[in-house]
Amino acid sequence: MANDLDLLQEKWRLWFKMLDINNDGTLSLEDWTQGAETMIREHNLNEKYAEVAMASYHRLGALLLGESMKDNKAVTVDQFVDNLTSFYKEDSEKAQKYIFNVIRQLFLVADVNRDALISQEEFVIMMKSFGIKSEKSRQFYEKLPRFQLNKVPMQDAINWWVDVWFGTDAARWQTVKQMFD
Ligand SMILES: [Ca+2]
Ligand SMILES: [Ca+2]
Repeated sequence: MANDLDLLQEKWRLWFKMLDINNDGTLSLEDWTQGAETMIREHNLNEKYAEVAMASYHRLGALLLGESMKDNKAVTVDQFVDNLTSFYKEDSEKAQKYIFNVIRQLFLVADVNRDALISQEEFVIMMKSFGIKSEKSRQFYEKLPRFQLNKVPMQDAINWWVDVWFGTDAARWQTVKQMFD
């Protein structure tokens, strides 16, 4: 149990790094705005879709940070990991559900054409908005399980990612970690 929690905390620290889009050491509204701006630019979204993208990123922030986001408070890595740890200790199912909802929102962010599938291009652009190099995420996408015609069915992808951030599949974790190197 203690070891599990050590691994989870290691994961959550890396997750924080990914979510801290502007690399200022805290999570705040500015991160989601910057992420949305990258997506709008890379997909060349028109005004209507740009608004949807901005709202999606802000919704992601609200899910992640809850009350702190409402008060526009910046959250540090220790606060982020402490929050997840106390969720986890209180009720691990609840914590898992929280992570599921956050990841589902990430996929809503990524699925720009709203066909409930994440194409490689959509995946690569979403990861780029989180500072991951296109080459790395393209390679990584090809390792994702069960893709059909260059697309990943969304529900499978969400469950796969929930395990990345909340599960204990060591091989999967190693693959994901490589993407951040
Ligand atoms: Ca930040
Ligand atoms: Ca799509």
